[in-house]
Amino acid sequence: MSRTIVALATPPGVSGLAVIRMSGDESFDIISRCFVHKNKIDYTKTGRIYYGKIVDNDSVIDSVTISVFKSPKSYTGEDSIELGCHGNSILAYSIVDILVKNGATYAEPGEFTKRAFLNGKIDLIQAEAIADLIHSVNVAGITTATKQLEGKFTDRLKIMRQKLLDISSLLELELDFADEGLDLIQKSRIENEINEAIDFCSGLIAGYVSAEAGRNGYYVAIAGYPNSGKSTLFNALADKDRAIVSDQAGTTRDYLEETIYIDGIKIIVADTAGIRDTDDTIEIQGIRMVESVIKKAHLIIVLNDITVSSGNSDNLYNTFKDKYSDKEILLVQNKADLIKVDNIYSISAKYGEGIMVLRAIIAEKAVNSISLLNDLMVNSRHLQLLLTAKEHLENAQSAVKNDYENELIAIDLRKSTGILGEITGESWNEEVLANIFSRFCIGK
Ligand SMILES: Nc1nc2c(ncn2[C@@H]2O[C@H](COP(=O)(O)OP(=O)(O)OP(=O)(O)O)[C@@H](O)[C@H]2O)c(=O)[nH]1
Ligand SMILES: [Mg+2]
Repeated sequence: MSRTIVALATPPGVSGLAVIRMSGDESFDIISRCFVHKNKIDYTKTGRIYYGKIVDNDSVIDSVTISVFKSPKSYTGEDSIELGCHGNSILAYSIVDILVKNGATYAEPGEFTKRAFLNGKIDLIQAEAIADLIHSVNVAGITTATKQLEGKFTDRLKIMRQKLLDISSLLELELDFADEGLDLIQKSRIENEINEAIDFCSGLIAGYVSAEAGRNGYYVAIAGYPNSGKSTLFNALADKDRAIVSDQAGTTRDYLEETIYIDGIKIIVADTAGIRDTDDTIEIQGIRMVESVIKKAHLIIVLNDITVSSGNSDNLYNTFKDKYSDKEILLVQNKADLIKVDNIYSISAKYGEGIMVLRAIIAEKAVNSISLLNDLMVNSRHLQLLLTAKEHLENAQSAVKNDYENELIAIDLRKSTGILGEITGESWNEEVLANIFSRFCIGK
């Protein structure tokens, strides 16, 4: 018998209602010890709602509703109760405590969803979708997480995996009839299926960056030489005087971040220290930090002071291009109020000229980046598995090309299907589960 767990499922604070969730074999016994209802409650029927009072030592604590979910027809698959009380967190927590006093224990983060997984209500991909659905910062992330939760990706993966299993079975069967020289499967079919599976993995791998942007926001770093106007541009984009602006080179030391929303997309803009050779130890630290900010960025804006020369930052731009080939890099000319240039990427950060256009360009790049999302919010766990699966598939692909033994091809195919199975949780271990569910909030 598992312990019966309880937690507040809504955020603490003032709200219209708060929802408390309880799940486990003793849920119905525990609630009947402290919930008073005018009639008898039918705990054999799932999805019924009852209005009554929570009492503790004969004193009434709150008027509440309880929803009864009889196993297996519940979120966790266990007997469960969802209790709606007034939205004062002191009150809600005191009801949680009363339920604990009557036999429940406090739930750990993600424990309800973990039980849903262990009871076969959802697979690992769907459990992760629930976390992403709650935490996504834009509509694309939410839409993708919803598809993932509905099992769209799981279905797609199953079909692809089954095809690979089929061809490896046929390859192995052929081995058994090797003496008869029986051809059970055409080489072209094997090649096609493997290519398709590789494309499947590549598409998802490419979606990782999109998913991260969907999860945390699209990150834009402003970089450049000192005095090019980075802090001025940062303030213009954030629409407030956040960073210090001065005509002294080396003004910005730490980096600053501001969150802005363009067309409903969460974008994080970072201002960084100007890059130059300097003896100032604090400034050197700031310049080192630029690197860490750039690494996080999806888009790097290299801001050039056109009054120095339009090609002044070309070196820096090219260095970034070489070093960060996976990132978007945009060279923008600043101080165009002083020298006129015919370039759409020229602005006057100080006087706000071209800022609207720049915002639109940033938004477009953010939308493009997020649009790679399909039906899976790829996370680092998936990414590692996909990269390994793809490696095995590529080995199998070259084994076919080189007319290697069936056995060799099948070994790599089996390895890839095993790894792809780990994505949905067909095989798992406690460490993987602990990692996934520790990132959930309590009550989910
Ligand atoms: N005329 C003009 N001056 C600008 C423009 N943008 C910035 N400036 C001026 O250029 C100087 C440097 O601006 P900052 O924004 O502090 O430059 P920064 O790149 O952040 O400099 P560091 O933090 O030292 O690397 C200030 O005197 C700004 O007022 C612009 O578009 N036009
Ligand atoms: Mg600055």
